[in-house]
Amino acid sequence: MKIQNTYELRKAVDRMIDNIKITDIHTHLFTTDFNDLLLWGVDELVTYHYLIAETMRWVDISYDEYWAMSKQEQADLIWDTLFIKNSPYSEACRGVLTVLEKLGLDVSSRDLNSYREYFKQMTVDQYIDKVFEVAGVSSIVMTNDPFEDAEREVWLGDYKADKRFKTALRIDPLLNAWNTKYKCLKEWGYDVKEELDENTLKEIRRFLNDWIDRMNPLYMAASLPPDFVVPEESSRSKIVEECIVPVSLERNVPFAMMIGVKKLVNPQLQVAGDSVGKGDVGTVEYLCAKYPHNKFLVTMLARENQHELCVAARKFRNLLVFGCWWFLNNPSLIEEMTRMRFELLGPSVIPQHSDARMLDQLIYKWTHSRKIIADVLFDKYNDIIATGWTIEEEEIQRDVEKIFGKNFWDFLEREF
Ligand code: HDL
Ligand code: ZN
Repeated sequence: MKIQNTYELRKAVDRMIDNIKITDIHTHLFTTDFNDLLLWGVDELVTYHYLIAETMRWVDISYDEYWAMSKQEQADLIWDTLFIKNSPYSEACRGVLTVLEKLGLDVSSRDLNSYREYFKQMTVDQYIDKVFEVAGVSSIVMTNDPFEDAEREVWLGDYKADKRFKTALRIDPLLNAWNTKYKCLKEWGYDVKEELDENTLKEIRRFLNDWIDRMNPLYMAASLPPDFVVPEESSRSKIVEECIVPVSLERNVPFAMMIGVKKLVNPQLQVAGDSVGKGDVGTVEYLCAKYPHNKFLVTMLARENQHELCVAARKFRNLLVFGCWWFLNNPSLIEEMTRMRFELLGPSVIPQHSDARMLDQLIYKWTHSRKIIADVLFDKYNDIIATGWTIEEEEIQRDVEKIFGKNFWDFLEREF
């Protein structure tokens, strides 16, 4: 049906974005097969590493004292510091409030113990169903790292799967720490040595193929430092070109490069201790140009990389840009990046992923992003309608389906 005016346009965009069932292409969630690795509930939500970092700015206890606390003590400290002694308007704090609100809890009570009672009455399976329903998510992609002992054990044991939880083969250690991690592959029966001779490269490809057979991943992924460069004289560059690229093509498993992480600038913050650095888009262009039949998913962590990454995506159909990652997952930057992407790439982009570490976060990360993406999309349609262009509701639905999932699924199917 043709959209007749701005009011109808706003209603249509909001309705369709509110109702779309999302494919969330990058999270740190797990099926219940992985037991305690699946994090959920208000104490996990409040001790999200973003909130640990924000809390440690205010308190005088040592990092060791914090890490020695129980989960509940940590949550009590964070709640008191960020929510009671200060107003919780940082994005990570606001997210906790959005989760509580969407679950129908009394946010104005500020009573952490009452929120704890709510979760005590829920089983994890009930809560998974509820969160997927409230968040409007149809499926999520996990981060599955065979170098993590607790995860590998499940894969080698009785992994039963859950069709809502897709897999991604995460290989940071292979690329970023080959000089030590080659010993793991040796231990697991791969005939490798630190020197990347032909046999070792072949065995690394066998390792990748074995885990692709085992996990059936939608893509292979790695978080990479700001100085990630290909080509260069390094084991990482050689493994990317001689192992990741050929296996990715043969198995039609795209390579997702997540570039710009400065690991552990403050080691005492542990998982909260990473920072950001500007990466090299030239490497993305080099790989897309040299390997035109390969598929590359790319997200970069530095705000400064976003425009050049969009321009690179204009040059290469085998490059799909995704998400407002980590330190970019804030309203002001999501809006800036989404406007930039829609203006340079139109609908051919994946504007967001949640990066959820706790199940509950699917609710707030998508509630917040849907609103921002709807505002930007409304403006873009309004701009073309102002020229006399007319638009059908069905066309808006088509575009919304693409940016919230279909672009990803189509990318997996396409042949370049
Ligand atoms: O490497 C990654 O996938 C990052 O998302 C890290 O897990 C990071 O700690 C994070 O949670 N960011 O949101
Ligand atoms: Zn992540």
